[in-house]
Amino acid sequence: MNRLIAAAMFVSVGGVAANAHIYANKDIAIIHPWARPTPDAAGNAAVYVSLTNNTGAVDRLIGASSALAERVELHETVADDGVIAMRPIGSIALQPGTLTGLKPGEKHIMLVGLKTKLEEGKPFPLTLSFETAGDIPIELQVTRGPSEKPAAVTGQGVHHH
Ligand SMILES: [Cu+2]
Repeated sequence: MNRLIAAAMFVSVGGVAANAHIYANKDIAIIHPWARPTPDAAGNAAVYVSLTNNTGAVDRLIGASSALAERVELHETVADDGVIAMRPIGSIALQPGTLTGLKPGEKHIMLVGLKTKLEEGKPFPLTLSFETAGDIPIELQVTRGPSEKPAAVTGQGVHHH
């Protein structure tokens, strides 16, 4: 089903790691998709990424899938009476010519029911589905957050973003 060719290249994006990776077709650029390592195979993991819509019209991220997760959801993070929680959303709008960042504590992609653990340095396959741009296969970088010290990662479960 992936009739679009994803081109991976290594570039330098200001402020981001020098080896941030980008996948793109003519409509959408997917910049540095990453997730934190997980302690074991079962469980969930949040995926963060920046998306650029290079067309003149709104597009939407409408879903994602991976052979290595039971399902993949789109989530938003909400504060409800001081409690931080995540809930599924149907899509994430991408305004024309705009960079949309999915980051810790905000909207993100959620791998649910991992079939393998996420190991640091080991790419993880994921396909992102866009309303207009179609399906784009990518590989996540499994890495710790840019500002996180190794000791800060203890591999908490679902709700630790
Ligand atoms: Cu989530």
